[in-house]
Amino acid sequence: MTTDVTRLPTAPRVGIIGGGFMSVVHARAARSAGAHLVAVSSRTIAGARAARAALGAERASASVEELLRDDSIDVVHVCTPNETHAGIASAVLRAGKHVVCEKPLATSADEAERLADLAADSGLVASVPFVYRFHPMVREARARVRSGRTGRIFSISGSYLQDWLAAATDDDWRVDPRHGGPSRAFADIGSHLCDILEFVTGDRISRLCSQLRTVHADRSVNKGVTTEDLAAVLVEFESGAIGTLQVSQVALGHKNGLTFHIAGENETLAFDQETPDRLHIGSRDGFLVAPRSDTLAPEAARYSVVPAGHPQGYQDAFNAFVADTYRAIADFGAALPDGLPTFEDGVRAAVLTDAVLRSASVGGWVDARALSPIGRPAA
Ligand code: SOE
Repeated sequence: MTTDVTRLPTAPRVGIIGGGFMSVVHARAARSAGAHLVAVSSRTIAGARAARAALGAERASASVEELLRDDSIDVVHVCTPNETHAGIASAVLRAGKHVVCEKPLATSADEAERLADLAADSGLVASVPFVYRFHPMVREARARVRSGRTGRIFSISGSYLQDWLAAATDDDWRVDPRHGGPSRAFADIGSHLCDILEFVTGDRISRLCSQLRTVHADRSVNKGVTTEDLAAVLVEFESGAIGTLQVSQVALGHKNGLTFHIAGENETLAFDQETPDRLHIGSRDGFLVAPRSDTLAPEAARYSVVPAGHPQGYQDAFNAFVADTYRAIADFGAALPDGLPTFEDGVRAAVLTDAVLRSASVGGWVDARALSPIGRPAA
């Protein structure tokens, strides 16, 4: 049974700010949901024109301000470097438009909290693309935990391994804390890992102990690098479950290796984002590799948009995230679609990033439930 979650009753009119790789992913997802791509803005008008052509938008905007003056635009996707997210997303909300803001929401937990407060006060839809929640088999794992099939959970662990920054000659704007923020690997991908662990289990990391490493002090552009290439984190959850997290952007051979391993009293659930149509279910008899099938829990089947045996992937998950965001806009005022990641989840990621940085700095365990007073600048 497949249900198409991408077509919506009303076609939202969309603006995109930013012209990089992620803006292409957002544009594909917006179009998949039936949106009209009205305008694209970038740092320069030449960049905006190139993005307009690449994304197939109706027009190029000379600036964020010019795009936001277009009253026909319902929702704006923010796809710019990290340090600009909070300012632009705030301007979008103040212009009375719904917003999809790339993660991280901001480069500090305090700024993320202010932005989430603004979104809450506005009443507008404000979502963050923690898109790995939208793989059907992730929803299946969550349904098994929620139904009690997994039983009491003993350990919750995972990893997120990439290799696109493995060589000293590899470089990116994220390496520079002025553009990416004080944390790089953890803020960029460790945030996805923690989000999926807390989402699937319904549990929360209560405290953590982290170590960070920067393996290349000098890269082709950035010298004296201070942002981390990898993180190793011990975690304890509010339920008492414990686990380990490994996050790295210098792990050769791994391209987008987000995995989780949740060991419960009745079964173990293991998932690898690079083979997202499978869920590994462990028992005394060994591991069963459960394929995406026609017998998934309803909350998982909702995201099966092609029959079993036709692999779904990252863009499908992204399409489902954007479709649920637009559904929240179309059903404005009703309850949000189950599992839609909002700015509150963006704050959670910022709080965890803040805790990871603090723990690495003090060399010990820190509270990870909320922004620590230590983490707040003096009032
Ligand atoms: C780079 O690490 C990146 O594009 C992240 O920024 C995304 O959030 C992740 O989904 C894929 O890798």
